[in-house]
Parts: sequence; structure tokens; C-alpha cells
Amino acid sequence: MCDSCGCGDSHVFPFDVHERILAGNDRAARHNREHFRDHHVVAVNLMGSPGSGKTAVLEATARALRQPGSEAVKVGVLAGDLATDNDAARIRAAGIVAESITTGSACHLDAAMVHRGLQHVPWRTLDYLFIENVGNLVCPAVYDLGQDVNVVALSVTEGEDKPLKYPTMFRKADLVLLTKVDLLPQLPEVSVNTIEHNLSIVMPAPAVLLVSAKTGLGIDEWIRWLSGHGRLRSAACATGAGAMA
Ligand SMILES: Nc1nc2c(ncn2[C@@H]2O[C@H](COP(=O)(O)OP(=O)(O)OP(=O)(O)O)[C@@H](O)[C@H]2O)c(=O)[nH]1
Ligand SMILES: [Mg+2]
Repeated sequence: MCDSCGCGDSHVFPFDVHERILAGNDRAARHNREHFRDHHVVAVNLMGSPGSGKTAVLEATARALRQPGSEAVKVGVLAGDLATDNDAARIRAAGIVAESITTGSACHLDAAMVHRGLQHVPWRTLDYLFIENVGNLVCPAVYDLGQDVNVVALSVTEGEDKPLKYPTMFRKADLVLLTKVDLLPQLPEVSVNTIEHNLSIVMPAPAVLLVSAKTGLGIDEWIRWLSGHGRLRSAACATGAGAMA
């Protein structure tokens, strides 16, 4: 149970109290968004189930950005976690500046937490700020953080029906990263077509990339997709990857 939102349970917080919490969050999110716009930082809210591969994608992104032509792109991470610094430590080890936002009992990040987190990363100097949300397919979708784009990591091991069962998050996604595709040969019962079909039912503008943080498959495409949303465009062109249409 999340102490701050009551996870939408009207026995914990009546509807009007929950509405006020969200209104306050929206104000803080607008403030964050103004910061990001003023400093030309593209903020990416990376969401998904626990263990869907969010941190692994960020590690793979860090590795890809070390390639010639991409080093000039400045990237940082705020990693939401209930209790540990594990994810931020992994990302720092991969060569990207990263700090944890420790939420305690909260099952999602909110805009005020992100604002406080900004004090610990040199965000004004970044081209991209990735905000790895707490692993959860429900609550993070409700809280605007001031991000420019929402990305959801959905792993091939989670079940083909997850977009239909947790539509709110997928409805808000600008992109779904279908992760751990290197495992597909071991999962003959999993159909990528079915997952894509289910995503097409709930996403207003379906956009899916198949990636493997383990093999690196799809990571260039992911970086090309990011290039369509900010300054990675020039780096992608420099490496011959080209800009996303
Ligand atoms: N085979 C394979 N395993 C992966 C891949 N990506 C992540 N994993 C594994 O999946 C597990 C979870 O990955 P994480 O990156 O920690 O997942 P996460 O979404 O950040 O997890 P939380 O932050 O706890 O929600 C780890 O054991 C990873 O090694 C992948 O592309 N292929
Ligand atoms: Mg993680």
C-alpha cells in the first residue's frame, strides 16, 4: 500500500482528497516542465513492471552513447526505488551520472520527488534526463512528473495480455520497449504479434521497439527514436544512424 496516494483506494483517501493530491502534483509537474524547457533538457519517464528491464535498458543506452559520435550527448538518470541505491549505482558504473530517489513506501514517483532529486544531478547541463520510475504498472501512470515523453518497458516474459490488463499506463505511452527479446527462442508460446496487437488496441499511436539490453539488439533504434525528441538528433546523424522520421 502506498502511503502517499492510497493507490486510489477511496477507503484510504476519499475521492476529493485524492483529487487535491493530483492537483498539487500537476502544479509541481508544470514547474518541473518549465525547468526542463528553459534548459532544453528532454525528460523521459521510463516506467514498467518490477524487473521489466528498465535499468538494463539505461545501462545499454550508456554503452551505446560511448560509441564515437555520441559521446557529446549528455545524459543523466534519476532512479526511483523504494529502498536501495542499486539501480543508480549500476547506471553510474555504466558511465552515466545517476542518483536515487528513495520513495520509502510510495509505489510511484511524484513531481515533488523529482524536483528534489534534481538538486543532486547537474540536470541543467544535460540533453536527456531519464527518470526511472518505481517498478509498477499502475500508479506511476497517474502522476505527471513534468516529462516530455513516457516510455514503458514491457518484457517478453510478463504475458501477452498485460497491455489489456493495465491499459492506463500503455494508453499514456509514447513508446513501448519490448524488452528481453533475446529470450524469445526459449519462449515458443510467446507471440510478439499478439503483444503488438494488444498494444495497438490500447495505445492511441502505437509505437513499439524490440530490444535486448543483453545483446544490444534494438538499442540503436531506441537511440534513433530518442533523437526525434531532442538533441540526440545531431549525434545520431553523426554516427550515420539518422534521425527518426
Ligand atoms: N536475458 C535478458 N535479461 C535481461 C534483459 N534486461 C534485463 N534483464 C534481466 O532482468 C532482470 C531485471 O532487470 P532490471 O534492469 O533490474 O529491471 P528493472 O525494470 O530496472 O527492475 P526494477 O528497477 O526493480 O523495477 C535482471 O536480472 C536483468 O539482468 C535482457 O535484455 N535480456
Ligand atoms: Mg531498475
